[in-house]
Amino acid sequence: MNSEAKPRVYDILAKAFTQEEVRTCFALLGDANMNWAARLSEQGCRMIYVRHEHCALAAAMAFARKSGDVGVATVTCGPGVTQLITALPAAVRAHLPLVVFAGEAPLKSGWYNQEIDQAPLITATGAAYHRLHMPERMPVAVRDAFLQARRERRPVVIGIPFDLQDRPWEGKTDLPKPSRELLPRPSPMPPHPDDVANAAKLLTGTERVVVLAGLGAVEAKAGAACRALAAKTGGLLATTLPARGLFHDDPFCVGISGSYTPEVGIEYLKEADFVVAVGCSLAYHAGGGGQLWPKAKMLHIDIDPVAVSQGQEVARHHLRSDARLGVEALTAALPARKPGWRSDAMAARIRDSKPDSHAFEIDPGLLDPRDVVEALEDALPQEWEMVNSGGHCSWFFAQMPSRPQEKFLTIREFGAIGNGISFAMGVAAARPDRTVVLFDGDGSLMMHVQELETIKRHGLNILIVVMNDGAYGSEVHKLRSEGFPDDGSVFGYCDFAGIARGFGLPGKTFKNLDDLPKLVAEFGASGGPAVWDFHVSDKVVSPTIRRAHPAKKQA
Ligand SMILES: Cc1ncc(C[n+]2csc(CCOP(=O)(O)OP(=O)(O)O)c2C)c(N)n1
Ligand SMILES: [Mg+2]
Repeated sequence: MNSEAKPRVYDILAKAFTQEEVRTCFALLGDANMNWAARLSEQGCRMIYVRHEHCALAAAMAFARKSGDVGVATVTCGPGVTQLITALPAAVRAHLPLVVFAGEAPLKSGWYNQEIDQAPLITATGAAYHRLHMPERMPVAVRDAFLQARRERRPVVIGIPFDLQDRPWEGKTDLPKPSRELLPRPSPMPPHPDDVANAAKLLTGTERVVVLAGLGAVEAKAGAACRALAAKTGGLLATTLPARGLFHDDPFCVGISGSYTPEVGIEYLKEADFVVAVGCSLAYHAGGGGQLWPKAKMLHIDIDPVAVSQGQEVARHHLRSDARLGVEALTAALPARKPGWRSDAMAARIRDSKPDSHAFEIDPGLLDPRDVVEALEDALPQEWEMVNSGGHCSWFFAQMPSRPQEKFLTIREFGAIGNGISFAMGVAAARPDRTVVLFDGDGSLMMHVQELETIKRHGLNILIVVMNDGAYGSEVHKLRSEGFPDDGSVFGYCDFAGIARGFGLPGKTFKNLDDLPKLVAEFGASGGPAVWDFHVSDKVVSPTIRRAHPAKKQA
């Protein structure tokens, strides 16, 4: 900025974001945000210029989850804002703190091509929307948006007409105190002793305990406490899908609980007589819709324990507390007991069983997705960051038991495909020193394949692994099980290696797994990005689909 010139409102707005310590912003420019974005960039913020607004927001979501900070994105008014509507509900439901700088149509004109009432669109998703129409208050309003995003852990979209952004700044030169300085910082909430005593009484006499941990347990650093509780009760450990890997090296962890439970987990969870759910929202899928542990009583340890979640009665017993403090107090209150359910044989079964042992016939020239995942599990370095996208293939990709939670990210709320590439960009931005591996489906990658260009241009160190079944697997298997034609869900094996090369990235097609270890080592040495396309059979059906959609007997 020319220091002689009088600052404009966008200058001050950029400073307000810088003062909030925004160092990364995912952006797609237009008339209503470009001057502000240019100033933010000048002030040292790393701008990642994506090719679709949805991807700016989705990348900011993964950035927020990985960094533990507020994710920031910016879009222009009108069509820039309407592109956000698929990502926002997921961000709301995943409790991600985000601030979106959105332009608004100019106020001075009687008509503007891109004008649309943005507030109801945004608030319909559950995100907050603030119109900033008073220039002198804007720095405070920006600060308050960050405060709200942090406190409520949800996206806040601020809409600023671009003619107001362009005005000379007439307000104070001092910026308000940043949100970090104002944020209440309560200590972790201890449990009430009566609740601990009740919970301990409930656990007395139980024989088959499962300690199930979610992201709340991860955040509260309750992993060791959960292991100790499981050990003292002679019970097993499990996690939700997002928290997978929290107990990756514990011999009594049966893996993910929910739709992605491996074979051995299904068998043991069915026998549970008591589930201690720690720091999880008890989402519908985490308990397999109530099918996974039919005999178990449920104790929910959480700062906000629930009885009913996502339409189901989930827990009769509650301990309101920080996850770690609650589990520690409960463990301390329990008398010592016999090993319970645990045995060496059980540990050996957990260690040696395949996630899914069902036999399928694989056509020549195609791979079994389960073999692909097993080979990747063996070959990929432990320190690489993993991103699991969605679709049918994500069942297989979730079965990598050696990978720890802190190297894993999935955001599945709202169930949209097409987010993997953006989430990988967000992780790469939050962990610039790491290699990121994205596990995606062909349909999902195709939905925002344009971001290969962003990845190339920004030199993001991402290895994209495509489980290419030439189809929308989820739909194919359901249609076939119902006896419907599978048209509309089978597309054939498009050439992702060729597509990658078109964007200037190296691409490779895998029809066998022989060279995988060598190629992983070469990739590790040279760095990313790259696209690896694994051609897999569309005949391998995940256990979840097999259970929910058993093949109908054809007449
Ligand atoms: C935005 C959006 N559109 C459509 C769907 C429905 N849907 C769920 S899974 C899926 C197929 C995904 O295909 P792919 O990424 O190839 O993974 P696969 O299921 O084949 O493993 C579709 C279309 C969705 N979940 N989200
Ligand atoms: Mg597919």
